[in-house]
Amino acid sequence: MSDKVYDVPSQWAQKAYVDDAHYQSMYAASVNDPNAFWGEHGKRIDWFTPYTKVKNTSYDPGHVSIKWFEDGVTNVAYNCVDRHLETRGDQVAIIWEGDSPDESRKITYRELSSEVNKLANVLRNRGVEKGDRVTIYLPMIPEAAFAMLACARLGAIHSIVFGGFSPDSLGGRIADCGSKVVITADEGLRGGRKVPLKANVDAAVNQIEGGVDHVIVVRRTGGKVDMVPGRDVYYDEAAAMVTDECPAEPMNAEDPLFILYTSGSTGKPKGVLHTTGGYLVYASMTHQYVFDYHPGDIYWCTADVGWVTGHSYIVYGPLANGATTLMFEGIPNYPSMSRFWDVIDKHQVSIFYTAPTAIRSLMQAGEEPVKKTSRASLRLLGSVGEPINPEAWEWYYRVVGEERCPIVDTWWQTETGGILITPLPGATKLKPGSATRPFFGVQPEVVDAAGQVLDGACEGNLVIADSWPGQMRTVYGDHERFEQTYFATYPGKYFTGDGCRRDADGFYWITGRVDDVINVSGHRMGTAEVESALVAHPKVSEAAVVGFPHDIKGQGIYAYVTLMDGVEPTEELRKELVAWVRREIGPIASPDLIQFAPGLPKTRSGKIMRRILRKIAEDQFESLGDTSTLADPGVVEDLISNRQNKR
Ligand code: 6R9
Repeated sequence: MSDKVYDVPSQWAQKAYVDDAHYQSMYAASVNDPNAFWGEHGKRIDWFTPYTKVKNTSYDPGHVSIKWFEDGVTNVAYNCVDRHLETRGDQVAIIWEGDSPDESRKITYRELSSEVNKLANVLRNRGVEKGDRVTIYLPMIPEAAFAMLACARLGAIHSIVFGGFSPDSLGGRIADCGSKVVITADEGLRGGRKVPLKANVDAAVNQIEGGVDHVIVVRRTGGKVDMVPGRDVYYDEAAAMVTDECPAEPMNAEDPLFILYTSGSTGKPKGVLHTTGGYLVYASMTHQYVFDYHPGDIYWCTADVGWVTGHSYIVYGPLANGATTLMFEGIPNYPSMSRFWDVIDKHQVSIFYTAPTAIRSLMQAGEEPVKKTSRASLRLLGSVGEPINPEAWEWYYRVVGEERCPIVDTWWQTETGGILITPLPGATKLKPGSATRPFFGVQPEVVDAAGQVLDGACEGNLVIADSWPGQMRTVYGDHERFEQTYFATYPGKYFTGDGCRRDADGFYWITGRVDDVINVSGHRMGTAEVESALVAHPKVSEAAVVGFPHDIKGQGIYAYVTLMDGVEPTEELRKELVAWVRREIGPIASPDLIQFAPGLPKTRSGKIMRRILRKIAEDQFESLGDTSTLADPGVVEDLISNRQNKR
């Protein structure tokens, strides 16, 4: 923790949408009378039929129900595209920067409209209707945004699966939501390497009973792929057969917009469901205020659309605001460690939003690759995905932003739809490592293990006391799981799964997950998922997975593996298991360290004591706590002496 404080520069207080006094009064209004506050701010989007009701939400155990603007009718694609055509049709909506610095493209709002409508017509011709699910498995190319908006236009529910997930993970997600249509590309391109997206789709679909009806393939690399006659079609060929006019389906505010699968502490990933009106109001409002977005800004969020950050802050929030949003296909260190900063200069980016893991990895290359670029266009920096350590914060502030750009450290989750705790650059003093204060309408509380609400400066678990418009509405197909996961631990409150500290100024410091979720390079992984992949290997009898502190990734994946009787623990097998997990879940789930353990620490009832495994992986051998309740206390010695070293 750092005790440094950076005051709001006076030009920021004067020029930004809100200064501190304004924040205080708006915040008070938002929590004192949410109906009046959101009733007003809901008008920031266009409605075909205006709402007359604003908030109708209940966190009551057994009756959790969340509705915002429930009788309003609108369409997300209309708001992100059509409504801008009259005033900014020729303004650039999307700047696409390819994996290679030689490739980029600018798409105006008028072109965006034509592209979205064509894609919508291609889907419509294949029978896609309001309420149908469409799975999108695309690289970071403009078609990913066109596909999202095309679904929204038709009222179809998109489910994007990150390109780094394996065929198995993809197949599970297609089957869970019952998609009959998949949109993919021949291959993806990242850091000069090809990703076999279409081949992965084929493998995924093969394991689904009944398969899917249509696979639409965008040509990205031109690589050769198998096309199944009658099922598969190249997008350019299908698009050549349709017009670029397609009406926007009238959608109720509570009609679903998308499903996004995310990892939890138990079982398979959950399909987080977001709906139309409240989500768009919240994504667009946070985008405007948190980034102090003004017309003319060039805004770049480096996330992938496979994650929620890409949904809310590359596509929906910025486009609803008529912004120019940059979409980047590549990675931070290709072709050089200066790539981010080169792109900022090339496109004159003024607002830049990235993840701590990227900052830490670029920090390792020193200041030179940053300093040789100008970055004069930058005025605001943002961070998301995991707690940012003060060293990385200071480097981002001093070297990248040259002490001129405030940093907004934005805390939120797939489930929250948009940013909940964050500085507002004209209003909030900055403390490196703190996400600072709640956004309008957000009521954070810190509770102890018993659910007692703590006052003043304190540390405990983070809950949110009442609903905000961007909140998820349910787990797709499993409302019971939604209630159990988020509302059962502290009845009547939304439990975030994060721990936090609140300081004497009322600022929040997120300390990380308190459940069995680990955060690897800002990607959420359930330890249970990695464990079940490991035990699926024929040579593995048991596995326990925990996180450990990792200099670049934040957390790394540490797996304790017990082998079947008679199986030799070899280096080869270690590699084989890493490759196995990559194949089962995807490269993002690769274990960093595997320790072969003849026995795991278990209670007499057979429960694995993860607390102990976590401490060993963190090198905290002195603070293992009480081990006397273990069935075989002797295993701990063995685990400590065979602790795998960090790379
Ligand atoms: C947006 C996103 C959510 C989890 C969340 C928390 C961690 C995200 C953070 C942060 C500290 C921040 N997290 N932002 N922790 N400071 N600014 O990342 O969504 O992928 O669902 O992850 O990420 O632990 O609970 P998601």
